[in-house]
Amino acid sequence: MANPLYDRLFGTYAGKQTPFLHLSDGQTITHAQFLEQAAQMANAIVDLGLKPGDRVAAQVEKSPEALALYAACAQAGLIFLPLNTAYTADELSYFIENSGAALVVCDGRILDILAPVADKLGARIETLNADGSGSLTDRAVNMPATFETVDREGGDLAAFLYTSGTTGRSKGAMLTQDNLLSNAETLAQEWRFTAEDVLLHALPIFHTHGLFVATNIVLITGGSMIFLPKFDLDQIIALLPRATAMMGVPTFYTRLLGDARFTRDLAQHMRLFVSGSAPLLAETHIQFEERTGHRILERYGMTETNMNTSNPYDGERRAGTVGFPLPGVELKITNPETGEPLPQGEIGQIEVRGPNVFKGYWQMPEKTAAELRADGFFITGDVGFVDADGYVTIVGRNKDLIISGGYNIYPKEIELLLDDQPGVLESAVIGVPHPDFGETVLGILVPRPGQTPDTDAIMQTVGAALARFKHPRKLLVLDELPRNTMGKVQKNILREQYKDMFQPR
Ligand code: MLC
Ligand code: AMP
Repeated sequence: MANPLYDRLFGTYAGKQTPFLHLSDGQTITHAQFLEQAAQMANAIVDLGLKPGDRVAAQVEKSPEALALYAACAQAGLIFLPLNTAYTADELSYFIENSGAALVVCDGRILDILAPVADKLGARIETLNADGSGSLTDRAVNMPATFETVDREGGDLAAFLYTSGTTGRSKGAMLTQDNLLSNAETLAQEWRFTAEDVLLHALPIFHTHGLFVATNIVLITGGSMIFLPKFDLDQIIALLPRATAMMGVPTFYTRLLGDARFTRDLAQHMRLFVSGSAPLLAETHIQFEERTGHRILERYGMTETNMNTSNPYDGERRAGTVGFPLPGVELKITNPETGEPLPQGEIGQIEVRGPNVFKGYWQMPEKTAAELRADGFFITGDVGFVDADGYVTIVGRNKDLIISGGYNIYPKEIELLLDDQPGVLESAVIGVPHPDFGETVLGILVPRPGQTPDTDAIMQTVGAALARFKHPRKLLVLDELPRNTMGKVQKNILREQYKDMFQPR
């Protein structure tokens, strides 16, 4: 027996004194040190009474210890559930309850708020702070630095990632060991990663991009990462000379291009720049090549499927496209009404099937059935076409979704809250272009007859309930919303009307 995820990503490097994490304070953590810490954490968690298959919900800042928690979960056969650090207590309560987490790991700053929630739900709670201290670390330091890896099979669950939905309720995407491993292997090969690579890692580690793409690729190839707490332009520019590759959302690249210190010389030695999670404007791709001589490699994926397509490493990286389906991934364009495949070149919904595709949404069989067909094809909600050369282009989405700086925001969740506010008859939340975040959130309110909603008070309520990145950048009050003859709100008209609201003049 074995544990494929742990063995391949981590176990191979046990005892190796090779560098794994380069930190901003100049310290380097080796594979051996990292794995010893992970083993201590696994011992500490098992000592708390957790059993294989239990969920560990973690809302913690990015740190080597936070990453060790991921490794510890893999080694102990636990399901890792990383959560965005921006989530509010309301949002967290839902995730903890819905997942049935047996252990909640949070920053000490919010222990007082979350402890009653965990208590009510019968979950253990431990702290892990941004500097690596906390009750979990305290328990771990006294534990043995080896841990007998728990047997798992490829089809066993390894992680839950919550993703919002068009109904406003978040769904836990269940990812298996094989989902994660197959993608890590494919991407490492396709993008030619080796143990010599040094990845500049400035993404959060609670999402697919930062954890399952960037980190897993480095893990599986035995390379190292410059592990930064967040994207900080000065740090990126200072550390780029020590890296061989970087991965980011388009905002990373537009911010770099907006800085005169980001020159051809600075990027000369780099092997690869990868972009994803949101559309990279063709003009950014072109500007980047003009500035640095590098063509950004754009790829396309999502929480439920990991990565689906990628531009080629060696062939032409075509601006405005997301490249070809990855080896092992089948992609088809279908008619949204009938589900029938469309002729090559026609625009339709994108469906994918492969070892990367998740197992379904946790305890939501109807939602799973609505998106994951019995034959294994997942209906992505993205709309696109495949050109004569096989390149996939995404032209839009048939899910009502806003992507701001790489974070997904489902308008329904915000609308439900706005509709409940005093003086509000109804609301519409739309995404409009934003020079830094790609898209940003605009909220439109329709007052109840004779009433005037207090937009400041409403923003305060939104602030307490929803993560910062979901807050409308502005709230407008309109007499009515445009509707079609069926009575459906025509968000496309609103998007067109307000498309220049945040554009530089
Ligand atoms: C931060 N803020 C955001 C935001 N990020 N608001 C909207 N959208 C975002 N993405 C808030 C901050 O809280 C702050 O609030 C204000 O906006 C300005 O912050 P900032 O300092 O400019 O932001 P910064 O911290 O620099 O973060 C921006 C960012 C970050 C783009 C670097 O959001 C980021 O790292 N995004 C990556 C997201 C990601 O990894 N997505 C992958 C999902 S996986 P205040 O209070 O100061 O006003 C996926 C699948 C796939 O999609 O294919 O990969
Ligand atoms: P998430 O649910 O956070 O995993 O986000 C997945 C969604 O991000 C996809 O369904 C796409 O809509 C979008 N996305 C990811 N990569 C790209 C890309 N390269 N171009 C356009 N959209 C993308």
